[in-house]
Amino acid sequence: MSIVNVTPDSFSDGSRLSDAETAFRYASQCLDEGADILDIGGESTRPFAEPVPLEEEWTRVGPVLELLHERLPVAIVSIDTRKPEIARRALASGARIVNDITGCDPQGEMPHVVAEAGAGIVIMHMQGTPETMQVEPKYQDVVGEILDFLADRVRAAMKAGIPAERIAIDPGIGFGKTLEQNLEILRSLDRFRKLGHAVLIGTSRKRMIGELTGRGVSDRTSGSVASVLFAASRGAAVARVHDVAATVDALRVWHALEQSHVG
Ligand code: HH2
Repeated sequence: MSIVNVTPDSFSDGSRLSDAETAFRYASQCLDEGADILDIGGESTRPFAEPVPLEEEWTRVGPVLELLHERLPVAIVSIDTRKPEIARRALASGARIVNDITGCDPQGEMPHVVAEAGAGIVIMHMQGTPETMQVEPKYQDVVGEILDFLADRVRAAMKAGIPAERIAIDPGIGFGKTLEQNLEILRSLDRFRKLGHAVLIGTSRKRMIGELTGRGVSDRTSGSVASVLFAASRGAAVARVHDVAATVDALRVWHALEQSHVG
């Protein structure tokens, strides 16, 4: 899953694309490099980011979705949004998946919007909100609590009419988690996989990679790729990444070796 940020303030330079044509060109390049899904986002969710008003978010993502639908209708597009109305409009404009960092809250409209459109959903865990989440994340049992949260939200999504095979789960790396907690989650991915849904992982260029390597945001490709290979080896099905070519190459080599090992 390739990150296509149409935001003026996302944390990672490479995918900070504000103009629809530029975003479209970047998205088609990602497909050429081997991405299977384009994740279009119009609101940065980096720690301490300010929320974006609905119409402003739509002004950012709407034109990109239209260009993709017009020129690359076979591309699988997901919309990275926490707003049901943005999801509704995006699904009507050709997106097929909603990537909801607020976990498809059953108190809100999101489960119904996704169910009615027959779309897929990524249910992510976050402690707090992007404005507050990194202040002092606290858990008794980080993996157990996230598993319980995801299992509850999956149940609610299915009750709203989203079929099991259209639901992916994501522990939300960096969303209200310390470095140690992120590492514990990644080491426990097999427990997430046992919930029976595709597991998505977003480590790309995040602070945890910076903390482990001492590198700045634009220099975290190798560290990010290493984390994707580890996650894939523990059963993650989807990786949300900035560096598509490097990740796809690494996954192809890893996959060939895995197969020869099994065979
Ligand atoms: N991380 C970010 C945004 N959306 N969605 C999922 N499912 N999982 C993630 O880990 C995830 C996500 C981080 O967002 P942002 O700060 O906007 O930066 P970028 O989009 O450049 O990664």
